[in-house]
Amino acid sequence: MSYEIEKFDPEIFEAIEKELTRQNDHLEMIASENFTLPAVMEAMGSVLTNKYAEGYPGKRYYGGCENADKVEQIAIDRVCKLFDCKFANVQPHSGSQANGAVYAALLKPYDKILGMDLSHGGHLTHGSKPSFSGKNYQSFTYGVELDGRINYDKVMEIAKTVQPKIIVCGASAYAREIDFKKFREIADEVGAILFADVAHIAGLVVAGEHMSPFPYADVVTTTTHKTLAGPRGGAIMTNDEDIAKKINSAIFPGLQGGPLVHVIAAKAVGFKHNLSPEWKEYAKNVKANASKLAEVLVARGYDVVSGGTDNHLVLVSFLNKEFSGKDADAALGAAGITVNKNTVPGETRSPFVTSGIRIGSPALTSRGMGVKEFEWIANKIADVLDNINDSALHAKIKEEVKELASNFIIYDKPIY
Ligand code: DSN
Repeated sequence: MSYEIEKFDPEIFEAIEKELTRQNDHLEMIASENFTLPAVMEAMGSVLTNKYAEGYPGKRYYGGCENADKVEQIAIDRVCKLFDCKFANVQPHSGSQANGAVYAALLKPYDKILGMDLSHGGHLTHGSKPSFSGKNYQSFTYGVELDGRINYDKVMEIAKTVQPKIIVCGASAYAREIDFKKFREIADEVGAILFADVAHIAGLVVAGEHMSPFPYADVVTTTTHKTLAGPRGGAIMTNDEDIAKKINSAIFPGLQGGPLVHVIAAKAVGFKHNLSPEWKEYAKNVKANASKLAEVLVARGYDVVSGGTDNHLVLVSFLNKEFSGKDADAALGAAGITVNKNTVPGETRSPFVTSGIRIGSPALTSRGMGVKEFEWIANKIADVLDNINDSALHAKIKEEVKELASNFIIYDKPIY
């Protein structure tokens, strides 16, 4: 098969081909990554990329939007069905844009945000100081205890002191179920809006494998590419018509211009995948695989934060080790296993070094790997960590990893 891009731009084509090889040969265990369907990629590469469609279905600022209208309405209807909610905006270009729109819609500059501390597993856009969310608003944080869990009584105390306008719940590195009902009680106690960012757990939520943020949250955001395994992008959902109107204005014309109609089409295809009967099976497997990973790492003597996992990720702490998260990330990378360094509760090292790693199961589960493979992988991870400076062993494991990966090839060509 030959591609236009191969002739027109061989430099870029070569990088794309090499990325295909990397994705096939390595074990992708970054908790926020996944492998999307070829059908999703086909929608992203379609002629819809040529269309301007500012506005919303039936209310556009440009002509010729009849197909864009159809695509966007299908995406909206499907995501509302998935989350069992009334209103959705599928235009956010990313999760950060979605979160920015929530604040722009519901807050005034310098209003108070209460979100989870970045170093405890929160996200930059939950009020972190280097992010717009920590610059344009007064931001305050809650965190986890040394056992790696949120203490909801403490969050209540902080909320009573801070009196935030909005409480953000949801995390990027938290292995335990988030209790949205408890967050609702806290929000009600202080008269705050409850905003749930379910980007990491959305694929589990829509399968009934994690508590839903509805009916508790006033507004919910997600990305579409993490556990949902769709195209890279964001979405915002609510049951409140007034909030929905404000969100729509905040996205366009507030923050964004023309929607990415090709990506919205790809989101619709992804949502169809999430609505299929096999999705529930996938979500169950994601959890079972992450649990096996945690179980083996604990048995091999590693300090798994909170002792295990309720979702798709495992956080491992090296606070009691000589080596750092950065060292572990590099050693595992040399063995063909891709993870990311991550801060852990009680962190003593800098965010660039860290004392932990975050390991996720969604991508390899999409490749068809099950608990048998995860048990093998977890043992290889422990072998690497037990021998952090043994580069010959890392190279040997890399070959074994390649062998395993070759039995679970997900894409047979670089472009769909
Ligand atoms: N970068 C994502 C993650 O890795 O969790 C969050 O946006």
